[in-house]
Amino acid sequence: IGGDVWHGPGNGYFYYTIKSDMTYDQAKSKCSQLGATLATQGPKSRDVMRILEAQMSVLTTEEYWIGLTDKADEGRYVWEDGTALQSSQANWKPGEPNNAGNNEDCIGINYLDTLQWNDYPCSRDLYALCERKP
Ligand code: 2F8
Ligand code: CA
Repeated sequence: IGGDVWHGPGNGYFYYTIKSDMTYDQAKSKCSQLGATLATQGPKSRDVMRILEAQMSVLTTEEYWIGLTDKADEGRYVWEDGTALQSSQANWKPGEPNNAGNNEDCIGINYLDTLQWNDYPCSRDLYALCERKP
């Protein structure tokens, strides 16, 4: 996923990638400066993510923060809009989430060719997938 324009995959939201290295909190703040949040609706749907992937150029080595963490309570994943992750929404990479080093609370889209998720240290530098309403 990449590109410097807003993309609308037809789910009522628009998406923008920020392609620079940021911690999770920096990514939240950058999305906010765009009038957006880290993506919470798009990542729940593989169909939406496939459409986004097709609309945006894909760089498979890049990883992007989405708006999902288990910061507050280990193992309980909560979207930035305050709702709990439902298991039917999840698209974890096999073996994830593993809370490696007991220090991985923030979720990124990993290996963009499959659009699967991994938990990372929130201090890690990833790019950001922002989302806003029209
Ligand atoms: O093997 C998967 C594992 O790979 C790394 O840890 C060795 C990732 N950590 C970082 O990228 C910092 C883990 O999140 C991942 O689970
Ligand atoms: Ca992990």
